[in-house]
Amino acid sequence: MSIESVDVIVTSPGRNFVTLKVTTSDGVVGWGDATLNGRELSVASYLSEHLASMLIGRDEDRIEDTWQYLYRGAYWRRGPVTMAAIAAVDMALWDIKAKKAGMPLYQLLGGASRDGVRVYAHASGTDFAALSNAITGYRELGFTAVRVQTGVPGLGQIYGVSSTGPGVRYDYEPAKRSGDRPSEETWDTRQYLNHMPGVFAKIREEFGTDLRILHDGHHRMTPIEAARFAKDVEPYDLFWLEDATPGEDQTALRLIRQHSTTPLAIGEVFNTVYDYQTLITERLIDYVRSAVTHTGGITAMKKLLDFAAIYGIRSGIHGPTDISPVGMAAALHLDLAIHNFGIQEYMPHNEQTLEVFQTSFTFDRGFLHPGDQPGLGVELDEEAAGAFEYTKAYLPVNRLLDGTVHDW
Ligand code: CS2
Ligand code: MG
Repeated sequence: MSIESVDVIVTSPGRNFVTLKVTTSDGVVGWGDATLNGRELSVASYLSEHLASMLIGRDEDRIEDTWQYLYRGAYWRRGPVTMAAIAAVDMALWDIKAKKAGMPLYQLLGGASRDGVRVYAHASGTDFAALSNAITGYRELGFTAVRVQTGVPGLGQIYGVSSTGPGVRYDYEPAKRSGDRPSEETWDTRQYLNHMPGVFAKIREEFGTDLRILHDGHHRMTPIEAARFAKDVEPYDLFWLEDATPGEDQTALRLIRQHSTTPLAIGEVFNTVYDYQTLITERLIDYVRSAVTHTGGITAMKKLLDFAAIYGIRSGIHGPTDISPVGMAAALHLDLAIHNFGIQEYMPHNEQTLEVFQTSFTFDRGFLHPGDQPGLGVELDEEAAGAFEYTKAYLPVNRLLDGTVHDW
């Protein structure tokens, strides 16, 4: 048997997704997520113009060899576009292999190491009342962990807080359909640093100590600002402080570690294990944040998480709405099987998305399970997908109050 056809499907049910469809000579179909928020067509083109022809005729069972063929065979290595394209091929081949074996993918990864996958929701609000309302709503749904993001007095629209207002299930979509250039937001770290510790204190006062609280710094602090923040929030026992500083400066986390025991998570913008090498070998992080979709797929992600396990570091796989249900399912199969599982991000997709992607993962009182369908357990309805035309969207650009471009 061999790969007979490779198709790239771009669809936009409320937000843009790129999906790869691989079909074998026996008619078995595998799906892969290739979505890179704000740069979707770059990956679609990399797949359709450069990789598709390389795959036709290859033995679909040779997943490791195909991964190496696409990674080393490109000569130009790493980067978000290349690794998202390779990830989509890899996911599709694992989907096919598990379908041919008649079992859910997690069984091929060593079987279940737990009964369910603890997930965290995104709770946010422009002020504390709205934030409290969102946390209450998620707790009523059974979530035991929430990521907390909130407005900062004096600042306008900022990362992680929906402009459509709070709600337990609202579609916070960071990429804006803003025509031919990104929208812009403003930021001031000093106001943020002065505001946030009091927010966590009020959350602990209102919701007690059991609730797992996560927070995303979203790349915006300098090393010393992040060290101050991590130290200031230590009394509130965060599950993790994410992206405290821009991740590419790996040694910056040495300074945070000197000042605080607040657990650190980083890596959603990384795309290979090499981005983590210092962070993992020096134990500068506690959780690996990559998405399967952005890090070369299941083959690469399993190796990365096994490497991290040696150093006592756990998974915290990225799972926003700009990871498609296919990418989410791939994460859940890994989450269920690996030993060093930490937590899984879960932003429920909107109804339109779920018209296009038929999923079989289930949510029950704060935990997800990938389901026991053969393969990844997600199928794409191509007719439904065709009804949602691609519309260019950009992630915002962030500026400091004086106009300096800053990390968004
Ligand atoms: C965020 C992401 O979920 C998170 O931790 O950092 O939602 C991120 O903003 C988006 O993936 C960007 O497309
Ligand atoms: Mg993040």
